[in-house]
Amino acid sequence: MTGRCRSIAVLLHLSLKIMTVQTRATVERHPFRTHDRRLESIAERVLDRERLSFDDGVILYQSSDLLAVGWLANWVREQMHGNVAYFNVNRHINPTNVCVAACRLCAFGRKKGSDGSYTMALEQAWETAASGYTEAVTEFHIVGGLHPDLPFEYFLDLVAGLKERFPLVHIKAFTMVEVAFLAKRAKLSITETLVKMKAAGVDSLPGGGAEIFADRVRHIICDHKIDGKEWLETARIAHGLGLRSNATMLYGHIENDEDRVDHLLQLRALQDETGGFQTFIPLAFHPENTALGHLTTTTGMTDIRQIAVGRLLLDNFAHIKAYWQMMTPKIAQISLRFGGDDIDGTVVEEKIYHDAGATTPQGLQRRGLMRLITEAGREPVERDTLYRSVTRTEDTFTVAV
Ligand code: V47
Repeated sequence: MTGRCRSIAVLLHLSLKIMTVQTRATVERHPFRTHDRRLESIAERVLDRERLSFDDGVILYQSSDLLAVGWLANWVREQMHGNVAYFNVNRHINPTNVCVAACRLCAFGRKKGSDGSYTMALEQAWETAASGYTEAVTEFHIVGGLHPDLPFEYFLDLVAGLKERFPLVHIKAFTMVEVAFLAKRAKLSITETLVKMKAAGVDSLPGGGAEIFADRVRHIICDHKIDGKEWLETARIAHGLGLRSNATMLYGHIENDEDRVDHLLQLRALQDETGGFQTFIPLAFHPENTALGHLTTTTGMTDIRQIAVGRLLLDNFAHIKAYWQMMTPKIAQISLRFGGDDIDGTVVEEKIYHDAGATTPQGLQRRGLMRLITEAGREPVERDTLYRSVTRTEDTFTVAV
């Protein structure tokens, strides 16, 4: 083929590709359009439900056409969930903020005995749980610091006591980091630790502590935590024992786009293996009162892009959560058009983000969450932790199984 013929062939191929993308897209209300040529082949593969590569991920992060990236993520989201957007009625409980890790990213953890440190007695933790119960929570979300002295039994008793008092409530407790720490303290394997937690009443695990898996970044933001491999291995073991979990990614600090893509693809690879992740939650770094306080906060555009890229790369995750407490209710609403299908729950009392400068409310009521979703043009569905829909009567709830 001469050089001229080759150029014509390439041009023809490209126009055909664009036509295919546009033809497929015309079934949608708004056709796919982009001024970023690099998104065209990505669009074609997204619409064919093909897996995206590492390089695609970097392009999605770097593209100047965020609306086109969002269009694609929204397309996938609507294929998976139609017009539904999920929320839940939950309560956060942070039994202690005492922590040996001293992560630079964190404003919540305190050294033992220092100003502002606290550890709840078990009765106090159970009372705290009850104090958000007026709307009949379906989930307790429990995470805390890595306390140097609290015995493993404290955590088992905490969970068992909650189950005894609130048998209908799903207990989503302890990040992979806490599990690994407690295992070491109790001189047990990860498997033994999780088996005991499950027997005490832990039903699933939250997604925290994943941060960014790349060692270079982890050494700076959370040097004393388990590394990325250990986080993934702990999740693998939990999934193997039938405990589902979430997965997070902390962005907006010192990581780069390649670190973010690497993080997402490691989650995707583990999900291929176990299928145990329920939802992905990108978490924006809040710098106030942390050792990285000189960094700026993320902007709305960056936050929305995380949701969209998460939806596009994590093709084997059912849900992408736009956590309203972290994103603000307004950005969470917009995220429901950029790939997100969940805004999390009532929360009631939040410490980790508020210690780091979050200005969002401590909690929202059920009707407030429904209003956010409805006004984003989506249909609110109350879910339990396992994404089963919840039907309420005046003073109780039932979960469709
Ligand atoms: O692991 C800590 C992050 C996580 C800061 O699974 C910070 O449903 C920003 O994991 N700025 C805890 N982020 C929260 C978490 C979570 C939240 C909501 C729902 C679920 C779920 C999980 O918060 C930590 C860490 O990654 N974090 N400090 C900070 N200054």
